[in-house]
Amino acid sequence: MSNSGQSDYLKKIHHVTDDAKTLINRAIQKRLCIGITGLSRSGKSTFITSLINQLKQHGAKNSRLGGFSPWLKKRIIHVQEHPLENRYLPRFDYEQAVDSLSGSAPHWPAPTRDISGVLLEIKLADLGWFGRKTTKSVFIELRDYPGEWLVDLPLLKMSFRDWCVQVEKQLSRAPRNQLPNNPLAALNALDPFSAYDAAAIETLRDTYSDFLHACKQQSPPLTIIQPGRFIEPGTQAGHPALQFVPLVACAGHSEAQLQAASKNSNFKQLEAIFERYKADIVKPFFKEFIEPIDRQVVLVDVLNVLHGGEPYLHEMMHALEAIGESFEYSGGLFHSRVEKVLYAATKVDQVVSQDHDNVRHLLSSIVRKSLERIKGAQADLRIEAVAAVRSSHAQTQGNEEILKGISTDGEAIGFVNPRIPDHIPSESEFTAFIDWKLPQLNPPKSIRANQDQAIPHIRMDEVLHNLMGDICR
Ligand SMILES: Nc1nc2c(ncn2[C@@H]2O[C@H](COP(=O)(O)OP(=O)(O)O)[C@@H](O)[C@H]2O)c(=O)[nH]1
Ligand SMILES: [Mg+2]
Repeated sequence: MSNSGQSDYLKKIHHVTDDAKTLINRAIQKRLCIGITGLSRSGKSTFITSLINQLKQHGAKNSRLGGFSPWLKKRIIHVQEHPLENRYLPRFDYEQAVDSLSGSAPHWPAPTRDISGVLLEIKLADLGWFGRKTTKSVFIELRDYPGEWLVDLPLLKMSFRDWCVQVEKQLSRAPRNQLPNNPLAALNALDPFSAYDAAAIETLRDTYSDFLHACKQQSPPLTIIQPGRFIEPGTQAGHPALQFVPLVACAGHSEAQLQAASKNSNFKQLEAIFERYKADIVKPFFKEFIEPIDRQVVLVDVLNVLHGGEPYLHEMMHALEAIGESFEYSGGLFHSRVEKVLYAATKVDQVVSQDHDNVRHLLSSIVRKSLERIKGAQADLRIEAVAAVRSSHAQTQGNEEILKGISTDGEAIGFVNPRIPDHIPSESEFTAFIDWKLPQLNPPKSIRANQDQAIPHIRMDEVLHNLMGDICR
């Protein structure tokens, strides 16, 4: 839990609040910075929208937060948004997101491509000294950012040659070697020792980055996309430190041979840009954005990856390893102080309720295996399976549970799913999921989330309990 920077924070917030008494009270009040991440399309924007909505609409008739003790005890007085103290952090547009989910033609919030944040005050009824009724406020800053950026963490420990060798391996193996427009041959034609050719490199960079986009656009997407900023540049699109490519031909030369290349060689020039990428883009992100995070949510679209099959699951496990490592990092670059990580499988409304618990156990096995190489891990880990916006409802036919919802074409559909295993499936167990047509649902009609209704959800109350139950006591 963070106290650092609290006095600055208090000074600023002073202007937006009422009186000096509140200010004194704040000094003893609590503050948490919670990061929300996940690979793109894992459900971050929707999740944050629902989380804020569940808190704001705590008093709505359809509010269902039984797992969150302050709600059960009716201690929540109000929930209010405040301006972020960090003016450089764009604000998460809750109103727009909630408007898109509300109404007769609801749609999912527009995808966000950059970091954003929101600062919430939860005002709670409390018992003060001598049992007097008082109030206390808990301040929660939520930070939304692409998980792809965490996947760049391993680059910090790699030399340029190490990275080139790794990309060479990736491109020559399944599933990438079977994808159209694989850039391996084109990249291989670039000689590390020839004179640096800016024009040729620009063309190759486009080829490489188009391929990264294609990997990402597959369903399910490939998750090791390096450098992460090539496809999610945020505000750094066009930055000179993004103008490099992997020199895959380095794999045929030793580090010593490459270091003997002339100053103006492709190798030396690209190596310098790669080092700038690490120093100017990757490191500041970890230092300024990740370091202040106290607790972290990692969203995982487990069902979609199951549908992709074994190579996709393995790839995602590598990404989860890099993500997990980011929260346990302590070294010269930055110190992560994440004390708790909640891994949540998203969109669990796509399978029948009988399978929800298995989705949770499946994610547990995935996380357990992904993190097994991380030594000296400190953070407390939790696993959940949630739906931020429950978009299906169950109907029993005979002794089978069927899910009904609205497809993205606006048609009413009914579906069942293959049984979800509570463990990482074996090769043969995967077959059922590869043939499975995962339903792509629209949000349910007539959620009035922008007025006085809470968004229907699955286990978002458990999420609140895990993330902030203790400091709301
Ligand atoms: N059925 C269902 N689909 C969801 C849910 N949350 C997100 N989705 C789907 O996943 C897509 C990506 O979600 P989004 O929040 O934009 O992901 P982000 O890229 O991680 O911010 C949405 O457009 C929806 O199609 C959910 O709770 N239930
Ligand atoms: Mg988003």
